[in-house]
Amino acid sequence: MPHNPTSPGAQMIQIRGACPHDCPDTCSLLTTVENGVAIKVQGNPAHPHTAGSLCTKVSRYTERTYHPERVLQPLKRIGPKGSGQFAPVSWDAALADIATRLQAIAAVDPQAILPYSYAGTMGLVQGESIAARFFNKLGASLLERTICASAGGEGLVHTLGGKVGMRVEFFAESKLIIIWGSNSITSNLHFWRHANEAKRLGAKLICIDPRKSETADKCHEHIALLPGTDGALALSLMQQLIQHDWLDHDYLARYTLGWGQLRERALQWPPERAAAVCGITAAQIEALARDYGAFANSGQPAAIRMNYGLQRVHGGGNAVRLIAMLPALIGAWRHRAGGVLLSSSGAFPVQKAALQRPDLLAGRTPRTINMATIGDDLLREASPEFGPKVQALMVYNSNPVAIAPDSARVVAGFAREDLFTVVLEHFQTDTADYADYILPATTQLEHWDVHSSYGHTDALLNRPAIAPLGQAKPNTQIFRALAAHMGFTEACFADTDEALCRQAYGDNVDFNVLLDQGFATLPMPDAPFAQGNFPTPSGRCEFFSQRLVDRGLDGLPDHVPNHEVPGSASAYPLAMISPPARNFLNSSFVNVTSLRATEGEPLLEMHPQDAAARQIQDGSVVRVFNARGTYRCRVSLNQRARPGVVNGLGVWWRKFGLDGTNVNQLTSQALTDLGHAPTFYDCLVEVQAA
Ligand SMILES: Nc1nc2c(c(=O)[nH]1)N[C@H]1C(S)=C(S)[C@@H](COP(=O)(O)OP(=O)(O)OC[C@H]3O[C@@H](n4cnc5c(=O)[nH]c(N)nc54)[C@H](O)[C@@H]3O)O[C@H]1N2
Ligand SMILES: Nc1nc2c(c(=O)[nH]1)N[C@H]1C(S)=C(S)[C@@H](COP(=O)(O)OP(=O)(O)OC[C@H]3O[C@@H](n4cnc5c(=O)[nH]c(N)nc54)[C@H](O)[C@@H]3O)O[C@H]1N2
Ligand SMILES: [Mo]
Repeated sequence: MPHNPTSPGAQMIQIRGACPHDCPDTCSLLTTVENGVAIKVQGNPAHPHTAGSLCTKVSRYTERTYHPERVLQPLKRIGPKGSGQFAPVSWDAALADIATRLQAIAAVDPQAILPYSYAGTMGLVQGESIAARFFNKLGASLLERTICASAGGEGLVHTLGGKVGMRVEFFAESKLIIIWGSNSITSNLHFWRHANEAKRLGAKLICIDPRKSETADKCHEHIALLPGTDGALALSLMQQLIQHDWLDHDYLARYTLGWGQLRERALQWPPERAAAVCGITAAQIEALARDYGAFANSGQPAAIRMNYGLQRVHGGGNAVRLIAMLPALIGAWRHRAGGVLLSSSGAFPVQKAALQRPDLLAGRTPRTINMATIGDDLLREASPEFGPKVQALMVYNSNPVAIAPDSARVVAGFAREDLFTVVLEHFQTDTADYADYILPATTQLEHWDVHSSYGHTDALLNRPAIAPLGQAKPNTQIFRALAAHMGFTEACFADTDEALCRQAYGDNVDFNVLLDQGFATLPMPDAPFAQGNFPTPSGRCEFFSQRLVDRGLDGLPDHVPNHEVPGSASAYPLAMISPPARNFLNSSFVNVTSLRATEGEPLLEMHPQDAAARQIQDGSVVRVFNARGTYRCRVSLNQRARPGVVNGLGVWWRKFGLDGTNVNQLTSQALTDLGHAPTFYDCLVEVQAA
């Protein structure tokens, strides 16, 4: 293939790709290949958002790809369920047996088959293309993909009208940046570059996070509120903006809906009330309002970078709604460096139906299972409400045994002897341990794909840099081959990966631009909501949402307290959050030796005051527990934890934990107010010296 405009030597080539990982940055990659071997993965300097730099994890991509423990041939279980004992088997034998098993189940009710996938790769092709076609044709249960972002996503959709917001590059021109529920240095490094530039130009940076994160360290101020209290803080900010008349009345009148009603609700939240809920001082709220409100009068741009950390609690959807409303109160949207950004993914014109072919359902409407409650749902018996018991599970692009909440239930489900489980993976993860078959999948260096992003607005193309290792195949090819074994004859099962790459955006993005430079910038206005034009039904920023009322919900946002309110249960007096460790990406990279060496071992951060009350020594092993389970790990006493809140950094593979468990042994399957999402950071525990 003539991929290679920059070849310095005969056998040395550079291939343009895209980082597949679940991260807002979606970097453009340059892979150096020597004699068919990838020797280096770098950030593409020609891509403005990547600017030639990668995070530590992905710059180690070759270590992951050539890892000695890569699964490179199909494996069949030979020991008891969950024992992790497998023997090699041929592709043909594996696929024939899987097809026979699935056909037998489908003959009774195909809804007893469940796909389980998330964003192990964010690729539109290796994600839900042939796989979705396969399950649609089969009539399998549908999966509601809620594990990460659906509470915040729904919050945005019901306020701004979509997953849209400021363009990330303009944060560099902001004069005030509130980093709200985001550890940007860990999980959104290429945004942090812009925030840092703004800081250099004199901007003030404020971080709102229960944890004193690496990002909080670098901001001018840090507000360490209790988890799940952001809605109360936002309402009180509004109360202050109203009381001091730091409002853009013209913007409110022209471009918002429901201001009168929101105003009444916000006035119920004087700083003293919110301070008691948030576990901070009224003075902190007043100061924050002064900073934010001052911009209304001075015309200086104020920006908010929200991220998904704040919506993993009961009231996550409402909290995101409230925060997304703030820019409209002060008219911050008038400036291209003002407004809010949580996700940009709604800007991408993805041809989802062309990729996924819902027409293959042929009029059937299979039941939907929420991936966040997989623990309960695998253990549910058949019933008229639920439908058939889940009898087969096909897992790809995900590691549910490690990442889904309430692991004891998840593990009990996966351990069912009568459940037939197929896992498409790079590695023998905690989930693969419970498989009947493990099928070896290619990595991003070995396959084609096309990407969107949730942190910028460039589409990207990923070309394969090397041939598939061993017998590994792309997800698409595995589902194509399985479709053939099942006797599915529709022509769409024969589409090649390159054809799928073209279908992903159809005519909406010039594929030649993707082929030529590896990325294509979407046409976007600089300041999308300077004159309203919100993609809501009313065209306004919807403080009041008729669509929520139509669903039987409150049309106005409110503070929705946690399921497990800090201080409400004497047996479990501490709140636990479990944000990611910097050198892992969810549970990916935990098995990369150099990165695991940097992280050391699973840790619980605890404030020295909470430790002293429990006679816990720094560096000792502790028992963290609640009614759902117990997890042992080492404790680190430091100021990253605020009093009353412990931070169990995630997401470790269970098998690397002291007792073969991880932090999700403690988290619950309760869902959020909007979006049916999990509530990982809404979790009470107690900690004891072990
Ligand atoms: N290095 C690295 N990067 C990643 C990931 C990773 O695992 N590692 N994961 C990727 C994925 S899948 C996602 S979704 C994003 C996640 O990245 P973010 O959206 O930034 O979300 P989190 O890392 O979950 O949490 C961010 C911060 O929110 C704080 N937080 C927790 N609870 C609350 C709360 O109630 N209120 C407020 N205000 N803050 C709270 C946490 O302490 C944390 O510092 O990052 C992506 N990038
Ligand atoms: N306690 C706690 N739990 C959490 C979180 C938290 O902050 N705290 N974060 C939550 C969030 S935000 C998210 S998004 C989820 C993430 O959960 P998951 O989406 O399951 O993400 P990963 O844990 O990274 O696992 C992805 C798996 O996909 C595999 N994979 C990658 N590429 C491919 C491919 O091309 N083909 C195949 N077949 N496999 C591939 C990888 O090897 C990896 O094992 O976890 C959630 N769980
Ligand atoms: Mo996520």
